[in-house]
Amino acid sequence: MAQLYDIIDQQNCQLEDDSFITHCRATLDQDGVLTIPGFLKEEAISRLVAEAEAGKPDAFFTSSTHNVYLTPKRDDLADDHVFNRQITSSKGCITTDQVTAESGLHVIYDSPQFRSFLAQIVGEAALHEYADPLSSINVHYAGAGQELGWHFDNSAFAVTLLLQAPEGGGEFQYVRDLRDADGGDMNFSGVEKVLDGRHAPATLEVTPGTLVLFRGRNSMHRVTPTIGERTRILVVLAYNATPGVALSEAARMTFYGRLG
Ligand SMILES: O=C(O)CCC(=O)C(=O)O
Ligand SMILES: [Fe+2]
Repeated sequence: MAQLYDIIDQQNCQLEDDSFITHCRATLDQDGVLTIPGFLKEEAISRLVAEAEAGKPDAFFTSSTHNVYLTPKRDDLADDHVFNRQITSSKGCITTDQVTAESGLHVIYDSPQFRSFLAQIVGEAALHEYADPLSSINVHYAGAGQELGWHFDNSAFAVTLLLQAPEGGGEFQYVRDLRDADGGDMNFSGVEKVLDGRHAPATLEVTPGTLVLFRGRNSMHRVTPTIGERTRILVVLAYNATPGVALSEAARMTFYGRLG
């Protein structure tokens, strides 16, 4: 099995260097997003792409509609109200248990150094894996025409690793601090401006091997449709601040089509 530093490029990411951690934390706090280009070594990217391609026939492909808040419709609001506007997302996904046991993705995900690094950046005492066998490591596949529509995440932060970029499209776009979930402000007018193209989003520069740490709970984001035959392949590493938490059964059925 590969060692952590066969996979992560220490030149570009010093997991145990206090000044690097401080820099990363300040960037995330200031920008709402942190990118670490060159996080994965080139050889590791090739290996992980080959593994992901091999796992693709097992992926669960879905096309669904949802509102930007990822909640059920409200009957007291009109169908064309921004709260009820339906947005399309379509992608394939494999889960933790479908990632081969020897994969470098498990090495990264399980690494105490990596977890401690992330915990310090996001300001948690520790980070823990999901209690269910599906939700910790996900590999997403977006083929031609597939996209992730505008949404706010339920989780406080997400960690992603782009393995393969498509020929075109597949861009991560976002509008920072568009709502205040904890304050109960859904900002219908602000959301509507983005959906109607009256507020241009920012686009994040991401190349294969880049680590992205994103606070998506209040920042609305999407991934534009893949253009061309090369599949966009992206890994999501998901953690919890408390141990023993499983993703809800409803969410598992929606995302994975099964519970375990
Ligand atoms: O594919 C991406 O880059 C972002 C994924 C995302 O926003 C999500 O899974 O909630
Ligand atoms: Fe998201």
